[in-house]
Amino acid sequence: MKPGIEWRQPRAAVENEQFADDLHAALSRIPKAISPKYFYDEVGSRLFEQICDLPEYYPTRTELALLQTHAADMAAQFGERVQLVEYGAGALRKVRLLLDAIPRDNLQFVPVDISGPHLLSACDGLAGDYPGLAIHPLVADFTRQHALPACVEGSRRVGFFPGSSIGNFTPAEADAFLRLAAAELAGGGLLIGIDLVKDEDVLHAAYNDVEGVTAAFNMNLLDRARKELGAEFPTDGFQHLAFYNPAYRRIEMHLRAIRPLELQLGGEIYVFNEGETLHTEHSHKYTVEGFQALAARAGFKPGKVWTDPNHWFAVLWLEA
Ligand code: AVI
Repeated sequence: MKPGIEWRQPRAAVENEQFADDLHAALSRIPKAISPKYFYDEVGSRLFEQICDLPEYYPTRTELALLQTHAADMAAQFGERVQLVEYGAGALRKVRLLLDAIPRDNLQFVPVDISGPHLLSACDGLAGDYPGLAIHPLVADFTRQHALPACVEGSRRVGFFPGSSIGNFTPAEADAFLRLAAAELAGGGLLIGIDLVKDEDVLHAAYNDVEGVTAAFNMNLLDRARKELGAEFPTDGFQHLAFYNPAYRRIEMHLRAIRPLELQLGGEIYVFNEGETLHTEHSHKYTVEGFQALAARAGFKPGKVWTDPNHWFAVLWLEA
């Protein structure tokens, strides 16, 4: 690890046990459903990066274009001195556009991510490209209480949550996260990317790419269960399923049993009927006004909005 990067350990990291407990709970409920956070081991994080470059997956390139065009205007909302906290930091690709728009001396960067190895290698790359930048990676589940480093005197704390990742939360989880963020960002604000409601065909294509990368990303959850927890099930028994559910304005991803089958996990047997699914992810699509109302209920004051000509994606500034 490069000098200048301060390494902060997760507080409670018995990750396998948590995965096993959550998978047992997921397979016991009706309908079966698990948190999408289990997509993101090293393999899953790499597959997600490939998804971001797919021609069908418009959110990444649309948001990047918004950041490229408006970074200076976005950074102008932050104030002079900033502690920039990136929630779910991943590859640290988008934040570079913001970092370029803020004088380095006035900046402390705190990327927060649950995947330690991935975060640290991304920070190494960033430190090489941004010498002198104060980087304080924090390996943590940012949806739970976590301890951020103290802000430098006179700084505002600004959150950055790009990628429309908030769409993967249930409305209750989104509300809880926004409340937590509004509290820890008080006096600063949050810059957040959201995916907008749009034509269903565009959405369907984005989650059913022809190369099958999204399918591999979804199936990786089962690979993890086999490798990390010793789960046993027929490898050819499940298929990727993704569709738009207009009632909830969300894409749903599932792993569907193509025939009746059993999944064994830690001495328990879970039965899948033909066509039964394990719901692995929802990806909510918002309107700008709907999201601003959600944020206002959580304690934010809606500010500037940047969107693309198709109105497929938006980046919102929210004062905390
Ligand atoms: C991370 N998140 C915003 C992605 C999404 O679009 O909901 C995850 C994803 N799932 C399938 N493709 C991409």
